[in-house]
Amino acid sequence: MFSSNRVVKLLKIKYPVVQGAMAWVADADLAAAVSNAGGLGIVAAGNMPPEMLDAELLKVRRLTDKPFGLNIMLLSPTWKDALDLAERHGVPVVTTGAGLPGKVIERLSPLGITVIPVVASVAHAERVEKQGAAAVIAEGMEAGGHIGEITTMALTSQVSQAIKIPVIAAGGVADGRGMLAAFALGAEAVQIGTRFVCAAESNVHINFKKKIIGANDRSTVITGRALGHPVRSIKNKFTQAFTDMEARAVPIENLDKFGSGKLRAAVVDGDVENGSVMSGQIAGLVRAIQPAGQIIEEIVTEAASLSRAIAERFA
Ligand code: TUI
Repeated sequence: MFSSNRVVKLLKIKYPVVQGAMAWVADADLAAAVSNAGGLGIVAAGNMPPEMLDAELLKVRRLTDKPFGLNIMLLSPTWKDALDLAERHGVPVVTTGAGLPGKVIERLSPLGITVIPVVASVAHAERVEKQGAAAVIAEGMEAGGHIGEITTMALTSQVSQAIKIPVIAAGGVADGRGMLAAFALGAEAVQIGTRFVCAAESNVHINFKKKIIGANDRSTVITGRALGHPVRSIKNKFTQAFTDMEARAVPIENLDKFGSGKLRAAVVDGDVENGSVMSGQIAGLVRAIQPAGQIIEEIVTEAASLSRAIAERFA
């Protein structure tokens, strides 16, 4: 299975499934569980202080001998520290998000580190391909957290046609149907976030997992457009207050201040009413807490059997 899949070969993994890089969620425990199960686990640097990220990178090496990745969030004030740590630890794969990764590619590619940027448009995908990216993650606006404007369906198809390097689709994928659909659009792997938030090995507060499991297709909302950084999360007191402030055109500094620390409050402290419960639109499909290995096996098996069933529909 997947023996000619370019993403599987590039990343030296068993299944073309990449774990989303959720800040405060994607730690060494989750990343190692996904990598040990044959996917690509990712440690999210997020806004972590460098000492903490250093410890997570040591830990992930202790917990798995399989390839893993580090995500560098380019909006973070500490992204350059994360870049130094990627180099020092010789992490096999670096993904980037929320910005233009030219400097990351320039510095890490010559060291043999596979750099895979998240892109939210065709122009951005073409640019990083020229800069030397090994693959791209085309992330549609169904995804949770910080998002672009194009849907996964429209983005994956157009990015796949525009570039030669492999495309990993993200946003709205949580099961085998989603994986197969992404492959039909030209992707060779999927990145899955929301479902892995509810993995047994994920250390998020139980309240956060329950909020996702209790969600349906209409549970998320986008806030932060006024800040130029739209974010998708589950509707609650926090998103209501934020939306009200945006409607009243409250100054950007006040909005920034109000939003600060809210993701940590939800993930770490379990304050899922006053914190930011970032989640994708596919939350409605996530129904249980399951081990990462079981999640991956289920998705891949379902996609494979569905692909045979669909081929028959065309016969
Ligand atoms: O980065 C993400 N998702 C995130 S980051 C995050 S932490 C955060 N918290 C509060 C406010 C903002 C961030 C939570 N979720 N996904 C990757 C991603 N990258 N999505 C969209 C993009 C993107 C958008 C535009 C990447 C590049 C890009 O370039 C265009 C430009 O003009 O910068």
